[in-house]
Amino acid sequence: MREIDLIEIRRGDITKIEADAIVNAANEGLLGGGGVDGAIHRAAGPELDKECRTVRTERGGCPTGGAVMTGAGRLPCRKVIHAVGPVWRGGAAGEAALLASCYDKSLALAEAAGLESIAFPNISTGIYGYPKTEAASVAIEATIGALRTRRSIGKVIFVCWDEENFELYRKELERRRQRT
Ligand code: AR6
Repeated sequence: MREIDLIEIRRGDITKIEADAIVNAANEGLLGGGGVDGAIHRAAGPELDKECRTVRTERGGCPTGGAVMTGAGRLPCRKVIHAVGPVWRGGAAGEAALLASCYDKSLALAEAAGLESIAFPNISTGIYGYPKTEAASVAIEATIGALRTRRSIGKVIFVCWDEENFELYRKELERRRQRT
C-alpha cells in the first residue's frame, strides 16, 4: 500500500477521535492554552494537566519542533502527543523545518509506543499564524516521508476544524494521488 493511502482527512473536533493517539498543538511550556490545546485539556480533565506539569518539571517542557507523549485522561484515545509548532515569523526563520519536525517526531513517538493510528490537528495554523496552504503541504509531505520508515503506523487522520483547511488538505492529497 502507498503511504498516501494511509492518510484520511476528516472535518471536526479532534477530542472526539478514537485513534490510538491524538496530537495536541501545544506550547513549549505545556501549560495549556486556547485553540485545540484548550479543547483537549478541557475534554481530558485534570489528569492531563497533571501529567503535563510533571513533564515540564522533569524536562523543562518541549522545544519548538519537538513532541512529548502523555496519557489521555478522559479522552477516547489512548495517548496524547503534545507537539510544539513554530510561530509564523514570515517564513525565513526555519518555520517549515520546525513544522515538519512536529509531524515527524510525533510519528516517531507513536511508532516507538507501538501505536497504529494517530490523528493530527492543523498545527500552527491558528494562534501561531502559519499560512494554511503552506502548512498543509508541509504536513502532508512530512507525514508521507515519515510513513515510509515508520511501517507500524497504519492510519494517519488529519482532523480539520475549519472548512478552509479541510478543502486544502483534500486538494493537496488529490494532487499527490494523481502524481504517484
Ligand atoms: N479539533 C481540531 N482542530 C481544532 C480544534 C478542535 N477541537 N480547535 C481548534 N482547532 P491552534 P497553533 C484547529 O490555535 O496555531 C494554544 O494556545 C484550529 O482551527 O489551536 O498551533 C497553544 O497552547 C487550527 O486550524 O494552535 C499554543 O500556545 C488548528 O487547530 C498555541 O495555541 C491549530 O490552531 C498554538 O497555536
